[in-house]
Amino acid sequence: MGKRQLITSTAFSAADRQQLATAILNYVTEAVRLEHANAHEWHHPGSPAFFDGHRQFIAKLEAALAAQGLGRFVPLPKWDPATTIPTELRGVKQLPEAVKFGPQIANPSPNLPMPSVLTNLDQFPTAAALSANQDLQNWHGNVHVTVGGAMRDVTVSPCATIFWPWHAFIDDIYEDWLHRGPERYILVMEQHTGPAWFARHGLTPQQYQQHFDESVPKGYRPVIAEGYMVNGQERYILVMEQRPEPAWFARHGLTSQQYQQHFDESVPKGYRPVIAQAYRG
Ligand SMILES: [Cu+2]
Repeated sequence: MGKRQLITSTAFSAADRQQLATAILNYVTEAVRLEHANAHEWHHPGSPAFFDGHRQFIAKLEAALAAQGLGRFVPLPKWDPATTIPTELRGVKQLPEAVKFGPQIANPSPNLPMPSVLTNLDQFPTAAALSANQDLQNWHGNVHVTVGGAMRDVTVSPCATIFWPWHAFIDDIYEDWLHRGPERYILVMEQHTGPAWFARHGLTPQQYQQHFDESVPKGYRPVIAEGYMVNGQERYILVMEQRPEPAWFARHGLTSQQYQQHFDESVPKGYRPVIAQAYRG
């Protein structure tokens, strides 16, 4: 779902989180605090600015991180409030207004999972309708209040390190909403004879793999393969035809590094790419 990694995932070590926390605390100035405190339209249920305002606010932090060579924290990782706030991310920037809330948030384990209404984003025709949803707004408010400390007060909440990964989580829901709705396809067919073939679309990663497992032993190979995202879920198009020669291989879900590695290993053996595509949600 979304485009952001969880800050609690194995992609980030405790040292990574500490580095991000330090960068966030350095970034938060009185001007940053005031921008949020004065942005009243960001905090009205039913206002699309609840999403766009916070998105732009996060984007400025992301630009600052990238400028410091911390591009691995861009897009900013998200924190799921069903999980405990990692130790490294509990600090509060002690700007004068924030001192009375203390140097740490109050409760690292709010235990507030995303409301189930947000698993069906198709039902919200506009960003305003999504922003107006009571379950979303109650959840958002509860996370701020339950985490407590500076998080509970809109005038200082960005002083809390976790504010940023928390709003990154909300932003990822918005990202999924932007990419909601039915997918569309392109298709070109031509009339001629040839080897046996079959075509599938809307495959889950498991179904996609299963077609390989069943068909490759029968001499089939992919001639069209494409990944895409539907409501935050991976889907695949696959067309295979029965053509045992020449040798081939196929991989999916590769990182940029793994993709390059396959070239480095295979090109010296005489392989060339015939299908290549990038995709994400
Ligand atoms: Cu908030």
